[in-house]
Amino acid sequence: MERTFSMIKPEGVARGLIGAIIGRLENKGYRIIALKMLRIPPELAAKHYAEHEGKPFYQELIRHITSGPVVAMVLEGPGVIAGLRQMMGPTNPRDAAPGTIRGDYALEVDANVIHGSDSPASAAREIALFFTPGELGEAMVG
Ligand code: D4T
Repeated sequence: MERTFSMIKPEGVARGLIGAIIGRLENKGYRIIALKMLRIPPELAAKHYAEHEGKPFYQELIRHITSGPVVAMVLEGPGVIAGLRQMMGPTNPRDAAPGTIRGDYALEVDANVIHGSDSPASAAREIALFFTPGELGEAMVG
């Protein structure tokens, strides 16, 4: 069974979209096996976005993702990595079709309300950055 990492970004939390976004993911059939709200420390933001270091939007990206609480989660389901990316829509919400999360809830690339891992390697890396094995649902008893 495949797993991916997803995050509702600070603007999504601030706008009260947690329920709407999580509802879509659950309605699709994906299982939430871990979930937490946190304010991302700068060191964790730098690790999460390491691939973007040096790009023109990097400083603003770090400032933004650390600007308020996010909701981080691990989703499980068949084909969930690509499936979530389809549900999110393209990185720039202006290119995102109605019916996608970014198409329905966002207008600008620097405030595109949701993150989702883009590959199995990214998913494994990002899950481990945000959650300990004990925090994943599989470790729960009963
Ligand atoms: P994330 O990583 O947030 O799921 O977004 P994507 O996987 O869809 O897109 P990305 O890694 O290319 O971009 C990471 C993050 O940076 C913001 N961004 C991106 C930005 O503010 N300005 C830009 O020009 C780009 C390309 C949006 C998402």
